[in-house]
Amino acid sequence: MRIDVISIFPAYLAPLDLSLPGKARDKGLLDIAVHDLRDWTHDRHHTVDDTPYGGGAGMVMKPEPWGEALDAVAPVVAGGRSAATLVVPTPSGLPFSQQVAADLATRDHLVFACGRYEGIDQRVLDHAASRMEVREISLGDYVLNGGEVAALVVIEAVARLLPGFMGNAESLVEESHQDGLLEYPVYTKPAAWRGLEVPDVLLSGDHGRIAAWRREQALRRTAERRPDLRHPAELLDDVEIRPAE
Ligand code: 6GU
Repeated sequence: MRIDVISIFPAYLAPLDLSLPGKARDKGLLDIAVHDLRDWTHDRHHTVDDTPYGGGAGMVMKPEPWGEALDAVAPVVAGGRSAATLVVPTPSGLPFSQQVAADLATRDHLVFACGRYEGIDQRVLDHAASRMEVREISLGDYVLNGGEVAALVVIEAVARLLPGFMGNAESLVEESHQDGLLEYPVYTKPAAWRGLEVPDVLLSGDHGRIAAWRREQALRRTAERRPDLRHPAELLDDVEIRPAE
């Protein structure tokens, strides 16, 4: 997969060199480049924003630098289309989820347009949508100062799903959200620590009982913490909702 990130604060994307996307890069699964939007300005002050038509607070990102940046980074090929998927992190986007991450992980080329200020002139997105897939994505119901941190989140969630990234495919299947449930609690040695014991069943060696216990814990957590996820009432059939002992 190829990823291009366009931002007026490229230094914000430095973590892409370390951590998990760095590992995907080292394995040759991922090729990431970060670009400074101001490289596509032509005035002395490298202006990227201006006041909003119609008035109101804040500044809007000007369309011209974005247009040139996208022409360069997501060029139109045969049939007048670009092969890229444009991802625009914005609090007014569609909710990001494990399912969206898995979908993005199937693409060959992602371009992230990180906006600042009150957002990017809408015509940039409308024009891009006439030549490539455009996904406006929100991390949740809160406001970040710009799309950079959100882009890091999306890139990390996508990179670890790239075929060949995870050593152990089971750890992908067993984790939170993959099956629509939160993950069960986990324990390691020692069996007793500061007067707290690991649940007996996990020391029993009975794989059937362990699987049943984990499933119940996952259902209980999901029902208590995330009643909005996957019809928990239906899944809970015979699991009583009361605090775990
Ligand atoms: Cl994706 N971007 C920004 N700027 N703020 C957000 C967000 C994204 N998701 C939640 N808040």
